[in-house]
Amino acid sequence: MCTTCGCQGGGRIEGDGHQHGHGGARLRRVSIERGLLEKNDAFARANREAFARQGIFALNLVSSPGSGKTSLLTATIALLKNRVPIAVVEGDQQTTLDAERIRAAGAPAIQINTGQGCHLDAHSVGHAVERLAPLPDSLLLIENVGNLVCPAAFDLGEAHKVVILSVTEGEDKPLKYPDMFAAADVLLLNKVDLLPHVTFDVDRCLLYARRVNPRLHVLRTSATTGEGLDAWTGWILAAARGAKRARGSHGMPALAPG
Ligand SMILES: Nc1nc2c(ncn2[C@@H]2O[C@H](COP(=O)(O)OP(=O)(O)O)[C@@H](O)[C@H]2O)c(=O)[nH]1
Ligand SMILES: [Mg+2]
Repeated sequence: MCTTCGCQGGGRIEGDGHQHGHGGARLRRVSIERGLLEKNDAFARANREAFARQGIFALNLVSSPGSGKTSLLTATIALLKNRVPIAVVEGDQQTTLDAERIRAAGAPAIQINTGQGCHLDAHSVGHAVERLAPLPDSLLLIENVGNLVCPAAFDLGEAHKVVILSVTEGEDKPLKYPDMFAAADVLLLNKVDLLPHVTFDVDRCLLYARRVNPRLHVLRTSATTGEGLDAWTGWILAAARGAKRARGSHGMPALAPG
């Protein structure tokens, strides 16, 4: 059970037509969840204000376990670290393995272990960022816990959620986990180098994804071969500049030419 969002249990059974998880217990769970989300939203607002004050552009990477978040992050750091300061918050239930991979790639990282929790929340991310102390005008990359459900509901104060789906997971995931694809602004369709070896209908996947979220910006990537990573890093830099312009200042001062 997730002890941080109470997402366990209940549901609608096919052919049954009504929601299970009855009466008082369900109502109590709904009100606990609402309280948690309201609290989280307040911390997320504070994070967003702090990021804006410091010119930090934050992205929240969400996906199921193993779709390639850490691999994409290490590849992104390799491509951008000489152009913009980067700091990383790593979320996992256990271990500091991913933070170690990020530090080896050349960016400061801090790991949050959520224990039984199935997502990062804005309060712990705020504390982690205080400890990380990213430079002004930097890029903050947050790798959420591998889970296509709960992280959709928890705003961390990021500028954008980026959902990663790998071609080994099946093209039906946008329909099965619509909240996540609706909450994201960008979809990285990762592991495209494996397309010749798996049964995965890219067009159908994108049709499903756009049915859930017509605004979704889609990039096809391979962290292994590097395909699509220039487009991905180009999107990051353009979006960071756009966010800065929207805040009323121009350009990314810390950005070296490249
Ligand atoms: N073939 C292929 N493998 C990948 C790619 N990206 C990640 N992987 C592999 O997928 C596995 C999980 O990757 P990881 O980055 O740890 O995923 P995370 O759990 O989402 O952070 C590792 O064995 C990676 O080497 C890719 O684009 N292509
Ligand atoms: Mg990872």
